[in-house]
Amino acid sequence: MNLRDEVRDVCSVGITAHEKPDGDAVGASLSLAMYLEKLFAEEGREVRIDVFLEPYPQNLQDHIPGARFLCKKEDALTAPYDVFFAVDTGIGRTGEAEELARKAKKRVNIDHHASNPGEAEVCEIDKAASSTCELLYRLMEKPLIDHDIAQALYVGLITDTGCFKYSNTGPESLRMAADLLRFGFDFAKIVQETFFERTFLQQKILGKVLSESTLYLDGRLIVGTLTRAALQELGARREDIEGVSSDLKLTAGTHCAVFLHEDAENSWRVSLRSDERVNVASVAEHFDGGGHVRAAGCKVQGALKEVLPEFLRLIAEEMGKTGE
Ligand SMILES: [Mn+2]
Repeated sequence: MNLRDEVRDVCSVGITAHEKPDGDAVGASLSLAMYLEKLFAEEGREVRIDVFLEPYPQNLQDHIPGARFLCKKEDALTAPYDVFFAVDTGIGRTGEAEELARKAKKRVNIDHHASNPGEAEVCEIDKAASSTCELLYRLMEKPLIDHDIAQALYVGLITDTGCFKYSNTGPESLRMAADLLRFGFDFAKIVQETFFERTFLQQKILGKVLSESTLYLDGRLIVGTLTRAALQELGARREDIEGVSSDLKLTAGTHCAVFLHEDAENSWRVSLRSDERVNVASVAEHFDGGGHVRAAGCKVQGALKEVLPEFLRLIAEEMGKTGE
């Protein structure tokens, strides 16, 4: 796909990404908006560019430039957009913006999720790409990239590669990072604040969950819990407990981590993490949840002492399948 060709005759561009946008979704949306603005300026054209994203965390707001393109749905064009880009997701998971995307004269979809149904007229879907930002970088004409575009792309790249530590990190990801760093943004601060930093409350919650966690199945499974009473005592909200399951999974020897937190009396939100040896998606599906092989979630009802044995049984079964 050639980006310049896709926007050749347009007067309006809409851009969106998935619900609950992460660093890759925001980085891809805003870098694309900034890039197209430069491309249109170079061609001497006036084109309206609107980006539609659900609210996203403060640390991403702080470090991803281009927020000037954000548009509320009520301020959108009433006429159909000439072209609508969906990035880091299929059209069907774009939330409020889906209606605008469906109504547009043409849809372009750029994504790296294997589950993308590819329903747009123009699709650039590569599940081998580490991130949508990596895919976008491949499509961008390099002389048009500037400091802010580079920074937005970089945040997306580090988000989806886990700062270059996940197995999706390839030579192309590292070459891209090397090229982007030359623009001189403060990558050390960005990594620290978008990736590693936690609030004091998040630290305390993590400490509490870890210190009260239990090992099962000969140390291959770790389980952490947080009751409603504990959550209230700490004054924690849902975003304060994000990432706890991944931290549980860092425990040496474990193949799987389960984190349960009680969001109403005897109602548990469950977050599962694993290495590739345990398919937690199939565990979550048993409780009408879902996700990926390595990360999944579900909701369950009941007292912990009834709920937990079910998880132990299902996870032991999954481990049995792969001989782990
Ligand atoms: Mn992504």
